[in-house]
Amino acid sequence: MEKLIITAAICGAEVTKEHNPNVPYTVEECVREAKLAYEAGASIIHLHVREDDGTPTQDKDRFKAVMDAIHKECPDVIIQPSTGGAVGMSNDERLQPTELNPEMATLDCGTLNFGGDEIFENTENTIKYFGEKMIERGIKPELEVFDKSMIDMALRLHKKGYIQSPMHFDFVMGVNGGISGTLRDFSFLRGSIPADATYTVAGIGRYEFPLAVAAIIDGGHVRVGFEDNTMIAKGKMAESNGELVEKVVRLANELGREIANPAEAREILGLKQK
Ligand code: KMH
Ligand code: ZN
Repeated sequence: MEKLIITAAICGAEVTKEHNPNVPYTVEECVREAKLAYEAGASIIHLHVREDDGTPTQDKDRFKAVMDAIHKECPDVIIQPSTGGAVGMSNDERLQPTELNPEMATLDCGTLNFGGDEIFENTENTIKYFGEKMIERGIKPELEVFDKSMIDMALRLHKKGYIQSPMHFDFVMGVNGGISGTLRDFSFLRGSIPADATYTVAGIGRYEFPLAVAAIIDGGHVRVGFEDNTMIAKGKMAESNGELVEKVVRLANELGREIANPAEAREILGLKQK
């Protein structure tokens, strides 16, 4: 079986220090969390950035500052900026980090309710626009799907040339408004992607580790991190993103799956070696 790629979603846009005081906002805090995750076995850092007070931003200069600082400490790690940003941001605001030509970035494949009155909007034309920009800038998209219909959208836009093969999906499971985090729904998504596609699974909250185990067994890949879950076990806050990654490494070791380093992750995902 292919080695396991672990992605650490260290920061997110919605989670705050009130949820867990170790959620990073400043450049230094982002570097601390990325480094702990990388040292524990993460080869990809899925990155959102914040102002020092925690306000989410897609500012290109802020992304550059954080990405440069992370690469100084973790030279070979794959940094995957978010183009989802935070609910309510405009398309061009969200696309700013792609101007830095990262190796990867997220591409969200549909609109969904995002808790309370929030709607995370990604119209078909938005997805096409983001897909075109990523092809133009040589960026491999991680296709964020929060429901089965979003896989269908990605496949349709792939046929029309807005997304290239081989596709790499992220099944985000357990968002209020998206697909649930049950094993039944995991199998549904997993069975709906092309044979040459790869996938990672991001279980939200209590779904994080059960779905990690499912992906480890199935030959998929795993995303963990404060963006998705701030607890290391029921009732126990995680001390760092590194601690969440360590738990995935332990589970993978028990189940006999080796962990990919960044060079091996690049090979699996078809990215250029650094
Ligand atoms: N913050 C969410 C509204 C992504 O990174 O592409 C969107 C999100 C997805 O986190
Ligand atoms: Zn994200």
